[in-house]
Formats: sequence, C-alpha cells, structure tokens
Amino acid sequence: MRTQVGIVGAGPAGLMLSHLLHLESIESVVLETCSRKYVEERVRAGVLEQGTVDLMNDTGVGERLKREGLVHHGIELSFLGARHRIDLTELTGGKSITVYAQQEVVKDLIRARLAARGQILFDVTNTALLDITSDAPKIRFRNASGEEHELCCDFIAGCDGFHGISRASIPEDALSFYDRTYPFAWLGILAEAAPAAEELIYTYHDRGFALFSMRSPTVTRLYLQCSPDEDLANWPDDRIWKELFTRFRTRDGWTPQRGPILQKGVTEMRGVVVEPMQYGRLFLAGDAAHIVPPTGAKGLNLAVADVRVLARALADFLKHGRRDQLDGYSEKCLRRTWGVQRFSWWMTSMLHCFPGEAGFDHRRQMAELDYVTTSRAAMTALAENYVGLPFD
Ligand code: FAS
Ligand code: PHB
Repeated sequence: MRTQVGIVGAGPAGLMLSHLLHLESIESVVLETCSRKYVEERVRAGVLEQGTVDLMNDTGVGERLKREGLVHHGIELSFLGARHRIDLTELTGGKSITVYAQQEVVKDLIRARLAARGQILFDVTNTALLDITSDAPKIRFRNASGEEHELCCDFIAGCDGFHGISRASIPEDALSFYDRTYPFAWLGILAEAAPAAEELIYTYHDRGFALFSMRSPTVTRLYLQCSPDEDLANWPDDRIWKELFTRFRTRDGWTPQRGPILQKGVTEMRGVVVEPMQYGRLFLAGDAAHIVPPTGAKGLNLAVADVRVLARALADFLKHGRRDQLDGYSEKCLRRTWGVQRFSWWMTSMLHCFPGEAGFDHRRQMAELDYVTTSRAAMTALAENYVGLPFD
C-alpha cells in the first residue's frame, strides 16, 4: 500500500488532519485500532472553541454543528454560595464557545471522509512505525481481517493519543518530557435530565470542585473533583447526586436537575508536553504530544489547532517543495500548547481543593476568584483564553 500521509489514530486530530489534507488534494490513510462504533460512542470533551467551530464551518463539516451545537456567550463561576457570570462574547468582541460533544465531531469527520472516499481502516492491530528518519517511512499493521500490510508514506502523523505507539517510536533521548500530575481527578457523569441552567457553571467548594455542563436540552454533563485513585464502585448514584447538590447549591437554592445516570467515568488530571513534536518524517499531534487538565476545556481544541498547522505545512512541502513550515511545526505548536497549559493550570489551581493546602492557598484562591469576578481586565484574560486564542 502507498499514500502521501499515513495517519495513526482516528480521533479528532487524525480525522481533522485527513479532512484538511483532502481539501489540499493530498492523499492520506487513517489507521485506527478501535471499531468505528467505539470511536463514535466514546464520551469525552464537550466544548468547542470559536476557532474549532470556524474551522469546521469553513471546511464544510459544520452543518450538524450549526443545527445541534449549543452556542454559549458566557460561563459562570460559583463560590461562597453565589454565581458570577463571565460574559465571554462581550469581553472578546463577539466570540463564543459551542457545546457539542467530541463524539459528534468524530462522527461528522468520519462521515465527511467516507463520503469523499477517504480511507479509514478501523480495527487495525500490531501497528508499528518503520524508517521514520528516512524519506520513505512505513507503517506496518494487521488489518481487521488479520492480514499483514505495509503502508509506504511520504510522512507519518502520530495522532494516536497519549497511550499510542507514535511517541513511543521516537528514541527517548530525542525527547524532553514535561509532566505535572494533579493530586485529584474528575468523576464525570452523563444524566438524562434537562440542564437546569443555560450556561456552564464552574464551582469552587471546600469539599471540592464541581462542573455543570450539558450535551443537549435533555442531557446534563456533570463532574466532581475526586481522589486520583477513585474507585467508581464507591460512588453509587445517590452518593454522586448528594455530593453534586452539596457542592453546587447556591444561596438562592439552585441545584442541577437529577435524572438517570447514563454514563460514569473518572478522568485523570494531568498536564504533559513532549518536545519536540516531530522526529524525522514523524509528526505528533494532539494527545500524542500533550495532554491538559480538562478544566480549561482545551484538549480537543488543541488537537485541532495542531493539525491545522500540520496540514498547511505538509501541503506547502508536498505541493510546492517548501520545507520551512514543516521545520517550524513543533516550535509553532508548542507556543500555543504551553499557552494552553498555562491557562489550564491557572483554571485548575483556582478552582480545585488541594489536599493539605487549606490555609494560605484557600485564601489565595478566594482572592483569585474575587479578582476574576470583579476586575474587567481579569475577566477579559479568562474570556480570551476560554474562547480560544486566535490561530496565528
Ligand atoms: P484521541 O485519544 O482522541 O484519539 C487517538 C485515537 O488513536 C483513538 O481513537 C485511539 O483508539 C487511536 N489509537 C491509539 N493507539 C493506536 C494505535 N497503536 N494504532 C492505531 N490507532 C491507535 N478534553 C476536553 O477538552 N474536555 C473534556 O472534558 C475531556 N474529557 C476527557 C475524558 C477522557 C476519559 C479522556 C481520555 C480525555 C478527555 N479530554 C477532554 C481530552 C480529549 O478530548 C483529548 O484532548 C482528545 O481526544 C484529543 O484528541 P486526539 O489527539 O485525536 O486523541
Ligand atoms: C464537558 O462538557 O464535558 C466539559 C466542559 C468544560 C470543561 C470540561 C468538560 O472544562
């Protein structure tokens, strides 16, 4: 088999890259270890930055997003029993976020690629990258029928997430690994319950952080801070709801609506960046190169930002023979990545209870929340990061 760009992973990064390359008339093949059903049902992110929404609309995959996405012009910060609105749109001169589940983005991109006769091979196993420092790298894999294949490429994009094989295919001494593990995790649920508020609510409570989000007019998405090694078996539905009501209740008595829990999961809170994001003809994008704590709603959006840069760089080389954008890929993506890490760290540090840091840090957090809900300058800084810094 042969293609111009071999892409490992059919998550947001891999699929968006394949779509953007197609628009540049560049061939790609996407290899995915899971089934189509699995990747289209995997519950993960929920918030799209303005730039991600614009890219989907500008490249012809935003139809359903326009119909079903929930456009939000603000978020709320809740602490000491009161909620404070941050007017994202007013503070950023018209930008907004859109609540639209990651699996819906994945479905839209898969549908668009298959409609354009793109190649996505699901259920592949034994993927291995070969000759990545040569001009003819290869991907060896076993297809769904168990047949061994070798895909000869001009370039390989490692879009296989944090636990994939791409980053692991780079010699350890060629990479710098930066890692911050937070002393807590998020227990997330999807509940069949009409959202009891219009916008997302990020809550600081002395029992721990909680987040109110949503997926549709009938499905609420909720998270609560828990210990990093939490066992879901210790969280029956009643305990989850009791804890959520305690953390969210404001002086006016507001709490989320209760309903049957459709899905539960624990997400670790970690910030990781590997440098550089390229090695020979292998380019890393998305979670394969970095992960961010979900407090800033950035993981999916950063993956899209990476592949927007990578698609342009690959097109410039493969169509015009110009190599400078490829050579500058990692530096350009790392600038945005570290800016997003900073914001995600700031949101996480402001809103979570850190074990053993009750005194000084608790009062510092109260001062931070007071400042960001009373200073226009501080609100603007939050808003411009939350809607997404402009693509440069
Ligand atoms: P992905 O992990 O999405 O996709 C990688 C793909 O590669 C997967 O489909 C995988 O099956 C495939 N793959 C792996 N190894 C392979 C191999 N050897 N061969 C072929 N294919 C292989 N972000 C937010 O902004 N908000 C959230 O609330 C949020 N919640 C999250 C919850 C969980 C449980 C997790 C794990 C992440 C969450 N994230 C969240 C972050 C998440 O949205 C990621 O940032 C996003 O999925 C990144 O997209 P990709 O880089 O495409 O990686
Ligand atoms: C979500 O809706 O899943 C969500 C929203 C905001 C976040 C993280 C997750 O910061």
